Amino acid sequence: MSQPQIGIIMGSDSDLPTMKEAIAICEEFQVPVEVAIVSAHRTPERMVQYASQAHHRGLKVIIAGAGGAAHLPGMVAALTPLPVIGVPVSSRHLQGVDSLYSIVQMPGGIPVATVAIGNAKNAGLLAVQILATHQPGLLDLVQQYRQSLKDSVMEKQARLDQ
Ligand code: RP5
Repeated sequence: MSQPQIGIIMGSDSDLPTMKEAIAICEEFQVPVEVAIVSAHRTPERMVQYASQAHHRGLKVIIAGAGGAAHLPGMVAALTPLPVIGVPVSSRHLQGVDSLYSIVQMPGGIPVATVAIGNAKNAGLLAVQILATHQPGLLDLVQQYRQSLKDSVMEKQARLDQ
């Protein structure tokens, strides 16, 4: 199996239905990924180990999804020099607004690139685009993907025009 370039982590297996969208994007672009459940509060030692070793293991980007008091992306960002993309997972009581604020409101110095609530698809795309800055073949695939978005709009327009 190829060396994973993107690490997709989440605080709980209950985040997996959301995070599957990021996994699907990486598969679509044929970027090797690893997927792990890493909880900041239930498995803090595992989180430290994962985040501090990620760049040594060859990962280039980490996508971290969490819900509620979603400290995982920020804690991981504090422990790794790699770019971290945070996915606020929708929560039971506050529908992910708590997750969003927890992830997006990082103080200056330790950034987490935060996508919209539940939008793991965009996290996957952003991770692929970061890798593509140094991989011309992947950059071509990103361009093709963008073209497919344009084509789908124009197909819808053509159907409206009939
Ligand atoms: C967070 O708490 C997880 O990221 C998850 O979104 C949320 C709820 O976890 P479970 O109670 O479903 O395990 O740590």
